[in-house]
Amino acid sequence: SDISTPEGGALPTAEGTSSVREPLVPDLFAADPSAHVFDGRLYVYVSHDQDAGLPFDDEGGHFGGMVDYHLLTWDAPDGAARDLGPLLHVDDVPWAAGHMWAPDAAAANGKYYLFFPAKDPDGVFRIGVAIADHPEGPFVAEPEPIAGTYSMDPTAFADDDGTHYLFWGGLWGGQLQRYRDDVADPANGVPAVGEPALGPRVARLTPELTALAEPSREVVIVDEDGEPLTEGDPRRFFEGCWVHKYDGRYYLSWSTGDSHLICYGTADDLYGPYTYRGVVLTPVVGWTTQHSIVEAAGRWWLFYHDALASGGVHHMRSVKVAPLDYTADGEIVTIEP
Ligand code: FUB
Repeated sequence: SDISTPEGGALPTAEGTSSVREPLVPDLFAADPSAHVFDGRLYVYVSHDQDAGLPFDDEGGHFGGMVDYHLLTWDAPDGAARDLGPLLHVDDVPWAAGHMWAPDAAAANGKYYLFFPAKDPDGVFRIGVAIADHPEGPFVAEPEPIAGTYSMDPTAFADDDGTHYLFWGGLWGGQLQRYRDDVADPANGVPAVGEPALGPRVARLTPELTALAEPSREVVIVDEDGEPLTEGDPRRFFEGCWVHKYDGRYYLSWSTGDSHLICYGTADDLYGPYTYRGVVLTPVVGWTTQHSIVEAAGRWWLFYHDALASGGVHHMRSVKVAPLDYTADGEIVTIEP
């Protein structure tokens, strides 16, 4: 493999991790890293932070300047991460008006798919897909968002048989609280404290990866007693889910938003319910916390972001990486940022 182990942008060795990790690309404010190995090379698809001078609010208005994505990769062992530049600008997406938030990517059918959320001209988040012949693009967006999707933070998971599933959803600015059973109602909000929390959505994709093959369903996350996590519980799902498989078991990990954790649960069925298992990442500098988990170069990695380099400006973030380990019981060892 040509995946590197960085010094200043390179992947850290487990032993050589410094107490303060450096941004993978110091001169790029980027966030929401989605890491994949395509054709033996590690790629990290990231959203692109820009300060548009927009006011801070609970709907993430200050993230409104995000209009494109970037792609990071490594060329040589021990080399630095390289920014391959902008991918897919909002102006190139016929249905989108702005808010190009957390993306993900997938490979199938000899092509590469970039899944992304964006707001339509009515300010409603939808999820789109763009297709390329190479992992680096150029990506061409489908003319319409994926029917049946809404909210944001898509993640595409390929199961062992090659079937792809799309997970998505995020609260507050991500608008998931507006929906019940795929239907929006302005009267809907987050459940009352103590009621079952809202989970992310999941649906199988068609083989072409451009449409849902079934209506979406809610992914239920339960506690150790099998009871759904409730609104008000600091472990409940907020946004930014990721799915990976380890030792034959599905791992769902997610950001808890206002309690600033990355948590995870496991399931034997991809659709869940997922049983809460623990904390992947303790709070970072900055309000949002986001991640992906990937096996590359012979070990597991956590890609995440924080706002340390900008002095804690929530919408000016940097992408980082840390080694991720499992116990013999398959528990993820909690990482300190
Ligand atoms: O980067 C914009 C939004 O902030 C993402 O979609 C969320 O996951 C949070 O990181």
